[in-house]
Amino acid sequence: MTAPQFTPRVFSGIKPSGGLTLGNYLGAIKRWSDMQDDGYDSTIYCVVDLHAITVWQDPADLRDATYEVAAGLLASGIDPSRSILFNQSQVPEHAELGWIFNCVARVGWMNRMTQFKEKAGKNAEKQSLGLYAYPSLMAADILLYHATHVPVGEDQKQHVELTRDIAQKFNNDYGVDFFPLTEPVIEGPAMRVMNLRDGTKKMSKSGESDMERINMLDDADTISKKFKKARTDPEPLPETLEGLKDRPEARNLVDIYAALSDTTPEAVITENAGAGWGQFKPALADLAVAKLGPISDEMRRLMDDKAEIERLLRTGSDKAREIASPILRRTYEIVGLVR
Ligand code: AQP
Repeated sequence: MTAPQFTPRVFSGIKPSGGLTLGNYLGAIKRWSDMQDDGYDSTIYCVVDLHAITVWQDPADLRDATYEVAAGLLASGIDPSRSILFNQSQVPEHAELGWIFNCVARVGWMNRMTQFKEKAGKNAEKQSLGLYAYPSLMAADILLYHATHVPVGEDQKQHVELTRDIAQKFNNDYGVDFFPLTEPVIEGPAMRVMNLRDGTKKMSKSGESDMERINMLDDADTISKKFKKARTDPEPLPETLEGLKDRPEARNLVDIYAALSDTTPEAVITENAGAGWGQFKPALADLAVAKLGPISDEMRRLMDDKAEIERLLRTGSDKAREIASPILRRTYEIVGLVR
């Protein structure tokens, strides 16, 4: 458990490595907004641009994606007067603490990270060193604020566990109780939204085909078309959730429906038992359009005023540095770096 001296504080981040997906929204952003009302001392949300460049990003696309992701967070209810919202590269303390943690984390720990293996595939030798070291920078993102809670999708659980290992090793090595043991917050029916064309792979911004994901900026027709063409099996929806056990695509659509309507997969099954896809898919598409439509309209409006997004990110960065600077300074003292 996290030691009691740490103030309950939330941190989470998202990469501007493409447009936002329904997976990002349900697995992370929707809950980030809700957590503003949950009594935490602060909620800190970061557009992690330094993580995005661990794989090649065209500079113009990276800039556009940074505005889009920031607009997506604002449009989803992240309120800059209640949360700290900024982009990572404007707070250099992230990279500085990341280096210290590169010297704490062990190569063996990095070798066990499944996300690197999935992303690198058979080409590990050709990947950037940054992609390999990414989890250590992620630990720095979190621990730079002494964050105690990190809301993430299921895919990031292993990285938050590594963050705890790094905090523990740092505290043990230096004989301090300086970094908290952060808890991942992974709750809700859609913590791993799957690819619409293959229910065994997760939905990703950077997946090969646009048909495999719902983008936050997709219009109503596109959303309907994508759900209509989503891969399923010929069976109707079963009477109980158990009946979806070996039907990953069907389970995914039920989970998405549950998350969008703030209910449980069990309730969705009870209501739709026996329904065929010709009935369920249009209902799901209508629900998604009703929930995402107002957010994407607001995103477009915000993205028209880039200067305002820049101003908000700069103000957020200043606030973030007020917390981060003293924690980094103390880290340097503990490590024995002369200032
Ligand atoms: N499919 C998903 N289901 C549930 N949660 C998801 N998240 C991402 N995909 C899903 C959550 O969104 C937050 C931000 O993720 P990220 O953008 O920093 O990195 P990622 O997990 O690598 O996301 P992508 O979309 O797959 O990006 P690319 O394709 O660029 O690597 C995290 O909390 C994540 O769990």
